[in-house]
Amino acid sequence: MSDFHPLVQTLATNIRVTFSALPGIKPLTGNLIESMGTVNGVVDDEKLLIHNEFFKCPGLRKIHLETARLGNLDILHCVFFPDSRYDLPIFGADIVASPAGVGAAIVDISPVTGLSHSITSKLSKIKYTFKEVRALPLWGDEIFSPYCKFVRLKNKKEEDDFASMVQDYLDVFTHELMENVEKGPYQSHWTDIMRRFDGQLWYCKQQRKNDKTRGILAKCFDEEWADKYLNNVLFDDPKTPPSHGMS
Ligand code: BLA
Repeated sequence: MSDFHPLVQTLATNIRVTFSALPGIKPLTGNLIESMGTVNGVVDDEKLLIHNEFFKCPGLRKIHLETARLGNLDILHCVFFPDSRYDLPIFGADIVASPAGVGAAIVDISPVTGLSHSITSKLSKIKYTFKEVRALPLWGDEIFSPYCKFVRLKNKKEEDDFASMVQDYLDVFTHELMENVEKGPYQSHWTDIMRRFDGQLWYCKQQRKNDKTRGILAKCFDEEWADKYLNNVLFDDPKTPPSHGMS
């Protein structure tokens, strides 16, 4: 199989370098997750491959990086889901590239209850311009932050800029993560933890409404598999946070 689109490769490498450096990072285990490490299909000459990596670390319940080739699309999907005991948002990125170019490139630090001042002040200083800004679908409008970037990339310069911007967002996110992890998991009142937990349920529920993701998965596999994959692998609901030791 030929290599993934260069932007998918660059971002996958950068994201791996970033999460590898997180303190206490370890593989996320579980039957489903292990069985979903690599999904290989043999539909017309190796054009169906999904490669998944799952980790967790203090502060994050699930770090998911997926690189996939589905037909003529190269896809990168990445989400860092927080442990609701910490006051942290969600990092997410999605790239959809075809031989014609990168048709969709999305990155965001999405709130589960709101974004801290330290995050918004840093994100508001990150400035890149892209020629074609795309409109978010309604389900997305309801979960993404005002700093969400959704664009089509027109040339190599825009691809490089997008890769730099994803790194900037990741740096903002990991900085916030480190600060919260240093303070420890028991900083919040139980009701705040539950509000953040609900915020994450809402994020996952909205993301599962993405019919473009469902459509391409259903085309390559089938409807039932697509639903299972969206509900259990990409955007599974978080487990109720442990109440032990909380005020
Ligand atoms: C769009 N996602 C898409 C599209 C496809 C996929 C084919 C349409 C591209 C286009 O309109 O040009 C496909 N994305 C996938 C598949 C996977 C995937 C198959 O991740 C995984 C197997 N989606 C996410 C995350 C975000 C996200 C984490 O998974 C954002 C943080 C956003 N993808 C997202 C949005 C769109 C999209 C907002 C546009 C949807 C629309 O225009 O209706």
